Amino acid sequence: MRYNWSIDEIEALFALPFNDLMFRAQQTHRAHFDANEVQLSTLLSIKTGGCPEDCKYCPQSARYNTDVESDLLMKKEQVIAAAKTAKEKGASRFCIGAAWREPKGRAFELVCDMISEIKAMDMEACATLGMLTPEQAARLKASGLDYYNHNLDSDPEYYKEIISTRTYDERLDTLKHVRANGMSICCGGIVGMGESRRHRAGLVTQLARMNPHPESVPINMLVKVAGTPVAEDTQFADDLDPFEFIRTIAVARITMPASHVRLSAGREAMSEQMQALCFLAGANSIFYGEKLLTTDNQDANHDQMLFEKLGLRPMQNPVPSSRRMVNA
Ligand code: SAM
Ligand code: DTB
Ligand code: SF4
Repeated sequence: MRYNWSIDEIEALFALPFNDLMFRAQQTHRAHFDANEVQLSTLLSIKTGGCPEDCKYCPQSARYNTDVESDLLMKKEQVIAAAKTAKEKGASRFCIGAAWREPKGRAFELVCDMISEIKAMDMEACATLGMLTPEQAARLKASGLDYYNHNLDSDPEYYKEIISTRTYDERLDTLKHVRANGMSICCGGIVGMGESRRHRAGLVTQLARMNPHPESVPINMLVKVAGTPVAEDTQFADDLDPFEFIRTIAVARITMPASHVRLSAGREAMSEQMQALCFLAGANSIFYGEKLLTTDNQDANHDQMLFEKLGLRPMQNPVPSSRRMVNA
């Protein structure tokens, strides 16, 4: 496995003729995975809106006037009922998200309880709760958490255009605590925020230089939500060419061969043909279920029909690459 990618090398991958890029991505994908299996994660927002952070893409920031209503922390029973439904529909992982800068006090303890119950249902558990201290990471691990999602969102340079209330280094620190406590990392970013190809290559470089690579790499296509700066300011107005999104998936696949690359937010607006190209480019994970956190996702029936057309199968409880045998 390579961890010493340079940004120039990664930008050169982006610039390959499309067919060559797709061929390399398929070769890499097939060397590490069954190319017809896709991992299914279902998301639930357990604490929505009212977030103090200023992430310019986020409908849940209290700083922007969006249609998202703030909610208190959801009751455990509701969360477990949603996890049960997700499992019945075929999801192997349940991911709970909270619009927090960081978890605190009793709410954190309640979330740990939820995680233990999700684990008791024989599902993989993932959480995204903001920044963590080393102690909180240890507590999550002890509750049975398998994955922690914390995205870099963009490359370090463009990041400053998007978020001012939390530094890039603070994000890296949280990821360090997750790793040090033996959990798998889910870490990716958002494209389509007006960044350049160099910035996209910079984001993939940051991810591909992590050793070990994040086991799960969500590539989100920006969902432009009315009221957020990325939807309102002309600086962010340019929509990303769909081929550039597919290229980003392929470059992530080539540089992080054994990671699950997730075709994440933005899928609702993608045609079946575009999603098929993303799978061909090496995406082997999706968010599955009608909602992401606050915005709509493709509905499950639609996904099942697409899987049938493409001969894809849901992956059952994949073993994270960190726990796979070396050279296996
Ligand atoms: N508050 C926690 C945090 O920021 O770490 C957890 C929840 S936050 C909503 C999780 C991730 O969702 C963000 O890091 C971002 O990558 C993604 N996200 C949020 N809004 C999005 C949007 N409009 N389009 C695409 N991805 C988005
Ligand atoms: C990730 O990378 N994408 C998910 C998940 N991790 C938590 C969230 C997408 C959110 C899209 C906007 C919304 O629904 O609020
Ligand atoms: Fe808050 Fe997370 Fe949204 Fe940023 S991305 S505003 S931290 S919920």
